[in-house]
Amino acid sequence: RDARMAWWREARFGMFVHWGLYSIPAGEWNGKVWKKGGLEWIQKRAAIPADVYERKLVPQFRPKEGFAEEWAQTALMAGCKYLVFTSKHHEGFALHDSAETTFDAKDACGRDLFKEIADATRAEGLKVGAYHSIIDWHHPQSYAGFGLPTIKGVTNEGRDNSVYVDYLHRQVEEIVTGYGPIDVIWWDFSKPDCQGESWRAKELMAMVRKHQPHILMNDRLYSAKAAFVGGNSSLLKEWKPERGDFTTPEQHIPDTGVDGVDWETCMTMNTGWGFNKHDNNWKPTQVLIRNLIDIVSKGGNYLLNVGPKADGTIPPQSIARMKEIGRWMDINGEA
Ligand code: FUL
Repeated sequence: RDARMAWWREARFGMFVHWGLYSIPAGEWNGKVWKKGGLEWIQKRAAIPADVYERKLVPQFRPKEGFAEEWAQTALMAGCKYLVFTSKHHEGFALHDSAETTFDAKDACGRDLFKEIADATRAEGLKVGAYHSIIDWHHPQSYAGFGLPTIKGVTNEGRDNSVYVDYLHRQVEEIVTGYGPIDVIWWDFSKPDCQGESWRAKELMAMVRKHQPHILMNDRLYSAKAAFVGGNSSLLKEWKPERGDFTTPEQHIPDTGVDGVDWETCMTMNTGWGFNKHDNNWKPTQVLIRNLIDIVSKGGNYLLNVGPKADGTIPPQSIARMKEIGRWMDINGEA
């Protein structure tokens, strides 16, 4: 483990990218507006049936050419050493060209966006990470209870989650066999009552590692509860190597780090992960830099999020902050 963790422990700073069909409604559905929170969850917030979501959004998904180069350049400019992007978020839409479904970028717009992003990221000398949602609101056999929109009439009845779990494994295999070396798989997420072997986690992780021995994986195939408890949660110390390579406090920095555990705090610049045109609660750059210092001094990594617009453009507020962080790095960082 130490050998494969070496680059990550050195890296300290990565750019997280949340981008998918949810970037189109951008915090607004049928006139209803959400100003705060993770609007990559709009399917759940607005209780949109999967077929309606697909029918309305897929035809509008038309990313501009060259967006991936802009992402990679932004990460590089800020001083990030790696980029982790949502290859599939909870909505189930896959950015890679998947033989398992037509609910993917290739069928939506004729492009393999996973390839575009991975290639552009590597071209800038950055490591490539894929955030892959374990839960899936689109697959008809995936358990409805699990984070699915509370839509009247949607139940687990007639659903065979094991069919979905097979699909999950096959899609992940497509990713780790079709795109060259992937450096990180960022699983998301499990609850205490649905974790680990509910996803056939051991087998899934072993398959990934068989294809890519050096890949790093977070521990969210197992209960992600620790990630959401702030302060100095002792839960974070319950991490075990067989659950993944590192643990992921979300939107908080452990008070005194996490002794003996590799950890990465992921954080947003405003209040949500996916693009939300109504969320203007931007953190000042000073706060972001202070977070970086705080995290690094406690032995962690900082995975700072941007949520590009539907066409792939990173919002100017995020670009400005990344630029300022980069400037601070130039003055204060090592080469
Ligand atoms: C959470 C997800 O539900 C959010 O949408 C986001 O992806 C965050 C990083 O992880 O658990």
